[in-house]
Amino acid sequence: MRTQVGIVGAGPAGLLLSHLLALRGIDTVVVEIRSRAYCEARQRAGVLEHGSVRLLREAGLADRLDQQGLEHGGIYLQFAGERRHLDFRDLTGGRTVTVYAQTEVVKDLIATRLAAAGAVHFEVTDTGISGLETDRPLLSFTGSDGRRHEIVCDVIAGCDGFHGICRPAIPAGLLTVWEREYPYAWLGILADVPPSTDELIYAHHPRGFALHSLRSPTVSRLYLQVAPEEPVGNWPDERIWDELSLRFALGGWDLKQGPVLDKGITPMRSFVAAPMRYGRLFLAGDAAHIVPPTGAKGLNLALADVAVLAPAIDRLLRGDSGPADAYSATCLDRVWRATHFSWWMTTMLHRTPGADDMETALQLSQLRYVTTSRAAATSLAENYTGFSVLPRGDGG
Ligand code: RFL
Ligand code: PHB
Repeated sequence: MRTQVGIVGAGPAGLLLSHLLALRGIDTVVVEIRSRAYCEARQRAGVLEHGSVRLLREAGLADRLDQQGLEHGGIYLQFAGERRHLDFRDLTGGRTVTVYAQTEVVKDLIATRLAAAGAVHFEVTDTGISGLETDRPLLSFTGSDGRRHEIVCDVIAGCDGFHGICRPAIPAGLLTVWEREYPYAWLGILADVPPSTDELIYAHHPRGFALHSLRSPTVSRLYLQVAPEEPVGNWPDERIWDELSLRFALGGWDLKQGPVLDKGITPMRSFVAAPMRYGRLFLAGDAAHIVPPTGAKGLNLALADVAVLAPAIDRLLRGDSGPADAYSATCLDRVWRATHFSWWMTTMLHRTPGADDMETALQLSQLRYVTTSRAAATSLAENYTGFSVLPRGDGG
């Protein structure tokens, strides 16, 4: 069998790449170890940058996003018993973010690929890639029917997330890796209750960080800083609501509670691997970099990578290797900006176990600064809404 681009992973990066390449008449095969239902239900990100929304719109993927996405013009930062609003529209000359769940982005992408008769194989096993140094790399996998497939490709895209097989396929010694693990994790819940706030609340609290996000006018998404490796069983629903109420407490304001629909714990890590390319293998999204979720950047970086990669592959297949050669450096600029921003938001807002009073005093000083200095607030706002301008979805 033969395709032009073999894509490992049907997350946002792999699916959007497949769609952007299809718009350019380039044939792809996507392979995914999980089921379609699992990919569509996996609770993750919720915030799309200004440029990500534009990219999805230009790629013809925004029908539901435009109907159901909730445009947000700011966030609240809560600390020392006060809740302060940052107005992104005012600070950035009109920029906003849109709350639209990753589950919905993935559903839209899968539906679009399947409607166009795109090849997406779910529930594959034993994915393998080889021949990456040649111009005919091989993607192999066992399909859900038990048959082994070998697909000769021009290019392979490693969009298989942090725990995938593509990054490890790059020979040892060729990648430089930067990594930091944080001494805390996030416990996230999805709750069947209308949000208690009009904008996201990021709360600094002596008991640890908390975030109030949302999914729709009737569904809330909330997070609590917890100890890393903490079993989710330690957190019955009542304990979660009690802790959230404590960390968000503010006179005259109440946190509405409701049935918990989903619950999970996420470790926090910063990770960058460079270069994002080896021969005919290109890495995109979480396969190449991870940010802690505090800055809401991971999904946006994944989309931005493939917006650069699709036109670069197009040119490569037509004999011009320039954009493909520049791919890694182009993406890493944005990746490092988001890596710094996510680290900065994370360390400003979380309580480090065993930290001294100095850490808290410095965090509070920084929080007061970003909520009172227009220059500092503008810096946060331009990073949160998306600092670098994305290339156009059509690669034009
Ligand atoms: P994904 O989504 O992990 O998809 C990779 C896919 O590859 C498959 N796979 C394989 N397939 C075939 N063969 C193999 N050997 C394979 N190995 C793996 C996997 O099953 C999977 O389907 O990576 P991608 O596409 O790069 O997308 C990245 C985003 O998912 C991620 O960065 C975001 O979810 C991060 N993130 C957030 N990002 C934001 O931009 N805004 C947010 O508000 C935000 N909040 C979050 C987040 C991530 C979170 N968690 C749970 C990690 C909140 C949370 C709690
Ligand atoms: C979410 O809605 O899941 C979300 C929002 C903002 C973040 C992280 C996650 O910083």
